[in-house]
Amino acid sequence: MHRPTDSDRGAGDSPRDNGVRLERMGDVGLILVDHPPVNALSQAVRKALIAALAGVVADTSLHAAVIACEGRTFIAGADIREFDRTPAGGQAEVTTQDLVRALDACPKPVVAAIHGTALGGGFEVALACHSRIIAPDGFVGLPEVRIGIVPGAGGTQRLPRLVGPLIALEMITSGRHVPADEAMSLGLVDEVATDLRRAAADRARYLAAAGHLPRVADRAVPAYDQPAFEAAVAAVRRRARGAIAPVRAAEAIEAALRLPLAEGMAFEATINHALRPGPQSRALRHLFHAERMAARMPAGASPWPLRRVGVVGGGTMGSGIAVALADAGLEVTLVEQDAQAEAAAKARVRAVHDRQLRSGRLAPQAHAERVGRIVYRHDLKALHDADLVIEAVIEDVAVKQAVFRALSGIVRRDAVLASNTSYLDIDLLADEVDAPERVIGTHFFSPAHVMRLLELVRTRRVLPEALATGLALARRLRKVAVVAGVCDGFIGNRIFYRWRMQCEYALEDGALPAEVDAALEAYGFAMGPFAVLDMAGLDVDWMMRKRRAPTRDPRERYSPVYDWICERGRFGQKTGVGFYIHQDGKRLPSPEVEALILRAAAERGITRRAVPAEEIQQRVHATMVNEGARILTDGIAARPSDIDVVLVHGYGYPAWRGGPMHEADEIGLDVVLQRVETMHAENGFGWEPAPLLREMAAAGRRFRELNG
Ligand code: 3H9
Repeated sequence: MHRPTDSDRGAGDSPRDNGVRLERMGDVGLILVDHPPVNALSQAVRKALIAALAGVVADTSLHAAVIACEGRTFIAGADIREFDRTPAGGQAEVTTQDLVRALDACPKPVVAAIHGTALGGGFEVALACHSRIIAPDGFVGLPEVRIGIVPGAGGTQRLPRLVGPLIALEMITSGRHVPADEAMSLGLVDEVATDLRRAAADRARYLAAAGHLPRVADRAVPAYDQPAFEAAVAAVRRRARGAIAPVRAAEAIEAALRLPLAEGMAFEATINHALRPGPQSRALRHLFHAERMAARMPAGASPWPLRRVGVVGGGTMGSGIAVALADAGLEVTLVEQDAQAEAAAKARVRAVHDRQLRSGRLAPQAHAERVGRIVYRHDLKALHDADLVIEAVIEDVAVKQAVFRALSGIVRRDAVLASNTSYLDIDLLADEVDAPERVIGTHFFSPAHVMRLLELVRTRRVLPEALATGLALARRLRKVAVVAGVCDGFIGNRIFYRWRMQCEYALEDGALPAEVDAALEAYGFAMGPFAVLDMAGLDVDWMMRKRRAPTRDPRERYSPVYDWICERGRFGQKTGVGFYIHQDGKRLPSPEVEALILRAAAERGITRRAVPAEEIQQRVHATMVNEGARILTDGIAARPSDIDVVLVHGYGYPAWRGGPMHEADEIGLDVVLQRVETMHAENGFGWEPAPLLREMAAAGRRFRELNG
């Protein structure tokens, strides 16, 4: 990230004024935003920026200006904290639109000097400048859809004029952050420079001398492929799955193709104002804060340094974890039990890296670096100098215990030992080692190099520093971390198991797998649970079910369909059959599975009936909330919003709903409680309302009060 150098500093630093100050670099005014942590455009900053601009215009000794930022980043957007406070477009308000209009009207050239991330309103300010220069490690983007709104200060109107509507559509509807080199090749910026402020001042001077005021606003939309654009808009609508913002952003971009800038901006602002107070923006902003809260370090604890990481086991999970670690720049030693398994693990990892290269996502140089960061061994002694070891062998407690025992004698006492498990009791593994206080759980989701969630499991005796090291690892891997306590399934799988039971009940009650999946896909899930299970393979959960069988309470309703399917060797996609028949990439209904469902219903004396999609959706949601409430009482999750983060990033719960606990708050806990009571009446033992849900509903409270 760019750090200001001495040459960046102008003479006569003036005191900070509302987060903005005007300095001089000779005949160029340096407008500096200094509003930690991310230089967000608060009302005060917007006002001060307009005033600084007016100062440059009024000062005849200044011929041009540079807008730059102090601290870690360029302006990262509008100040999200003001969304619920300031009435959008209120009378006394100075808006970001006013700011970009002031830039449009500025008679002297203004150059944006971008370091860190120029996002949302920050990038819109840069787009209204006469030129943009970026540091080599900078990013630009319009991520507003990720918080449920569309850009509101001309982003949807200027970007199509600058780079054409197809690139604008992709950037705005995905909200992705575009790195400097790509921004340069797309034409989003004019130069990449290391000595950022000096380069920006030079350009500003050049434009002033040439009497040149190039404005994106004056450009016509470049020629583009109309059918390709229409197809891309149709794809945005298809993929939205209930999310409004990307669809409305596409409408605003379409408007840019037919309206003059001022009218297009007015149209865009109307959409922005309509979405900002809406439920989807509230939900997505809730998640934004929830993710940051979940990833906070334990008070007073600092992470230990991380450079060399060992992975034990190179199966699907282990190899995915190794890829994730190497891609984040860590040195990895992957250990398998013998030379043959070692070669197989290497082939698995190489296949992922080679796919990244072939798809063009990875340049040959970066590919070589990533491949070179992993060494393969078949002796645990190779891990003697690791800072962290992640065990990822099969889900069998005895096997894992043996690995931990062996590691205990090899790995440094101050290295963190982590187990990657979906369900097992990690305290039992900690019992096997010297210094059990450095043992944590790292529950990665498959594929580990793709899925964003990392559940970090807090063992009974763990040191805050060991947990902090896990959180630092998650950050390094750009994953969303949530800390969970030890229990069967932690936060995610414990809840998943419960709501899947409701889906299995729905089969016996009258639905078919495709109907349950369709109901949940209509709710906004990318895939329904039976399709997911078939994709992931039914055998892993079958092991868990068999493990739990002896302790299952016979009073609890249990559907045997899953077990019957597995007993027939149908493990999902990998065997061609599971809940579905998989043929030529398609999922087809299976008459054999339907027969098993009918048999299960008949054996239990259930008269099958049509189960409406809404009933399935409500049962699933209410189950998540009820189990979530139990998890809170048990201290497995620290706060309700952690549960939301887990369900959204690990299980495909629609982000625009904010997660089940947030949604329960929106619906009202009394309504959710009523649904749980209905489920209890229908299913009996094991489905009682959680005491916490009962108490909070009775007191008219909301889960968000517990987020803190
Ligand atoms: C917008 O611009 C609308 C426009 O079209 C104009 C309409 C008229 N506001 O993520 P971090 C806080 S919409 C207020 O941990 P990082 C954040 O909560 C906006 N606060 O750091 C945290 O506080 P805390 C479009 C913000 O280095 C602290 O800063 N822009 C904002 O990992 C550090 O954040 C976006 O959506 C904000 N805009 O990542 C950008 N942003 O410590 C959203 C952050 O108390 N922001 N904070 O929890 C990001 O993507 C990341 O924060 C960023 C830094 C990449 C900038």
